[in-house]
Amino acid sequence: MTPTIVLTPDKINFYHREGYLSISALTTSEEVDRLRAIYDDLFRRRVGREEGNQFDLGGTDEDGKDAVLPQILGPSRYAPVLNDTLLRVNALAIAIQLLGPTTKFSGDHAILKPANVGAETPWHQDEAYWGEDVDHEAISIWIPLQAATMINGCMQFIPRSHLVEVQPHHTIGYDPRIHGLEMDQLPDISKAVACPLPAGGATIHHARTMHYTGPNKSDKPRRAYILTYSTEARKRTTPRNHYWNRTKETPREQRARQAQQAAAKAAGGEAS
Ligand SMILES: O=C(O)CCC(=O)C(=O)O
Repeated sequence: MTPTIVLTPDKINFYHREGYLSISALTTSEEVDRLRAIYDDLFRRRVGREEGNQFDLGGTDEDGKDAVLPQILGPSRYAPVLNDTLLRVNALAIAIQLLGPTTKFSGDHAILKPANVGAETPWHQDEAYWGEDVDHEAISIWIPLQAATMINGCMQFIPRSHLVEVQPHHTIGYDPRIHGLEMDQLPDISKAVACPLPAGGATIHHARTMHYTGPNKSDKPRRAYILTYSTEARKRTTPRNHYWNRTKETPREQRARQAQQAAAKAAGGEAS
């Protein structure tokens, strides 16, 4: 498949200056319909739950409790067909235009805001979740699989906030059971720019751009599929201190540890 999108120089300059960008169509409406059905099926089957890859990003994630912000890390592991789409071809072409020819796909995730109850995703910078001892240029391409609005939780950005370092964060509500992070100090939200989009449009943001989505106040689910791209990581001479990630004790991590132990035991059994 060949890409069907080329960013204009104006768009590229806008991204580098403001730290985000909005485009109205990343793929065809037929492909969006196909992706939406796959997406809903992955959440319905709760894929990845046991190995810690499906969890509640905004809540305490107990078994049997409805998630307020269900997230799947690496949905393409569970539906490889997601790797073979025009969406992915166009997203890589855009990432290379913005970050350069060595840019690679670094992962995908999905964040669902259930109808009426989907919680806000608080103000944060993506890099706050990541490694402390590496530097890399990274972007997220955020694709709603239905229209995204202020009512159901479209993306909002603080322009030019990618130019500052990662700010102190903490787990949502300072609860160590919650995976999601929020900034200790709210940015100046009078400067926030909301980016409503049609289904299959996209926003693109730098890994340090401060961003937020509101709660879903509509009676339909809000589905976002997110692709990340990165240049090669370079070791930092002075590591940062993302102490907020070390305060976490989440059910997701517990499930991941248990699944790894079970896999190691099974592999040991096979070897003997
Ligand atoms: O979809 C959302 O609610 C938040 C998305 C987000 O924070 C991101 O893509 O980095």
